[in-house]
Amino acid sequence: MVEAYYHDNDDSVDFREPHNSGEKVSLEQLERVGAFYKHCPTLAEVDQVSLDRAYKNRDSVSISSESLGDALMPKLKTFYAEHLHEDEEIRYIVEGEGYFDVRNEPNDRWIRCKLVPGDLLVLPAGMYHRFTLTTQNYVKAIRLFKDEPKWVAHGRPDADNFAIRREYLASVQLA
Ligand code: KMT
Ligand code: NI
Repeated sequence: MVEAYYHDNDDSVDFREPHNSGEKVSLEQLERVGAFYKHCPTLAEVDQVSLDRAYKNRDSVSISSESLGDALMPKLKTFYAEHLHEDEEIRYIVEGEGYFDVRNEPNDRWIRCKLVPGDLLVLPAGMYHRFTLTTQNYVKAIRLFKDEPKWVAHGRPDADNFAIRREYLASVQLA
């Protein structure tokens, strides 16, 4: 991961811009909210993580105006709406780059994680997050999952009372 930092929350600027507030966030802080990051220079490391964490399946996704045409912007807006899933979201960047914004508990601020090729990020089930391309407008990523993918996005605040949300909050309870 090149960098993680607090988002500046300036919604007047395109969401694909860096939105870097200048306040850095450490990998340790990401770990405290349950996000798992690993640099995987080759697919061999991705395979090892898959073995260790029992990810049995994967597919590949390409997001760009070439692959999606007019559907790109609506798709990006969907990805950028704050949501959670009932299973982990596991992404490995092959080409291009992307921003994953994750909610920091308990201060509810966005932490922006910039992912570039070789970066693997696991977001825990129940964590509110969102995704966008960068101004490069291109990413090719591998999506890993255990059995069936559970990629239904549940928006905030609808998912606030989900069992998985409560379990997640209990798992990251901070002093
Ligand atoms: C998601 O669920 O937000 C995505 O699949 C984003 C694209 S993967 C780099
Ligand atoms: Ni998601």
